[in-house]
Amino acid sequence: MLDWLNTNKTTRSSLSEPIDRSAEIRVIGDRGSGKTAYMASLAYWPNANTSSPVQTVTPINDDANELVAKAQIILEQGLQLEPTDLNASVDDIKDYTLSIVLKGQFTWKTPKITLQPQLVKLNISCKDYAGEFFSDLLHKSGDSLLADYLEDCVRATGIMFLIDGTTHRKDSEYANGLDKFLMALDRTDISSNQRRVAFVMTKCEQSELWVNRHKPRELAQASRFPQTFRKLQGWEQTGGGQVDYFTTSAFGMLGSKYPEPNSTQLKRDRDGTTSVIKDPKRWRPFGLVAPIYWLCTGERHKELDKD
Ligand SMILES: Nc1nc2c(ncn2[C@@H]2O[C@H](COP(=O)(O)OP(=O)(O)OP(=O)(O)O)[C@@H](O)[C@H]2O)c(=O)[nH]1
Ligand SMILES: [Mg+2]
Repeated sequence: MLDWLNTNKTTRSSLSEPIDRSAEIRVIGDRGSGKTAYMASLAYWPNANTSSPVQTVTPINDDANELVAKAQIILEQGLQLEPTDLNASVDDIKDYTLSIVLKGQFTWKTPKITLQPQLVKLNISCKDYAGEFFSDLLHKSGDSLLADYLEDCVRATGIMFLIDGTTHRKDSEYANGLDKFLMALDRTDISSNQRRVAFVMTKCEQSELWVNRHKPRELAQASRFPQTFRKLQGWEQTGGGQVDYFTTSAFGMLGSKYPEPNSTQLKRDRDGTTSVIKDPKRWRPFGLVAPIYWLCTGERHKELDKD
């Protein structure tokens, strides 16, 4: 039986078409929350783990290829990324198109029950905003560029809200910024059951976050961002859309028995943590694809959550 399964695996997977899921995503978050590092690490996908559910991450457009180069030239040399500039117009914002293929999972297909390793392909187009956009949300109103930015976000089906996990002192500011943002989302005609907001805490290789990385909802609700959590829950309960919670690190850990953060801290204050990668040769991010899978499908992927 096992032999039969193994020999049929390849033929069946090559016969069956991958399931295609797509999403148009906007990545928002405060200055320095790790948006560009997140995107660059995802596009580059360094030191892939053979046991990861992710088979490949492929940059599709020129912007995504430039991002891979940035990961190589800057992050992999142990250097710091420059802050992203606020663009003169929405059309100038980098739009990264990536294709992520997940390895086949065995699924039962009825009425004919067959075991089929089905590949899943996630096609995403993801815009990386400058964090200035988020602070403008808090402090400006009636600005036409901000209005254009908001309108562009509103067109997306998935919003990835990145928050530096070490900035819990800014919880109330985030909650206020979200207020305006969620109100803008509510004004649109995209049906609310299609709209998803992923709340993603970054820099979770930091030890106080790392220990709770498998309980992202509790981490946000109970210890880190209770006001922001309540705002998002309120929005979900009044039918705004779906919200879920994730932890990630663009840099990852070193070692497995006694893991330590693969980051060297340059600065840490109320505004968060700035760091560089400690050992670029062993650079392996975690938790990058789980929120994207959820944004594309509305379901959590158990294996990606463990990643
Ligand atoms: N420790 C740690 N630091 C990170 C991680 N991701 C990003 N950083 C650091 O956080 C700082 C800001 O990262 P960026 O990716 O430039 O942040 P951003 O959200 O794009 O910032 P803006 O473009 O200014 O809006 C840099 O010092 C990064 O090295 C991470 O996973 N762990
Ligand atoms: Mg940036």
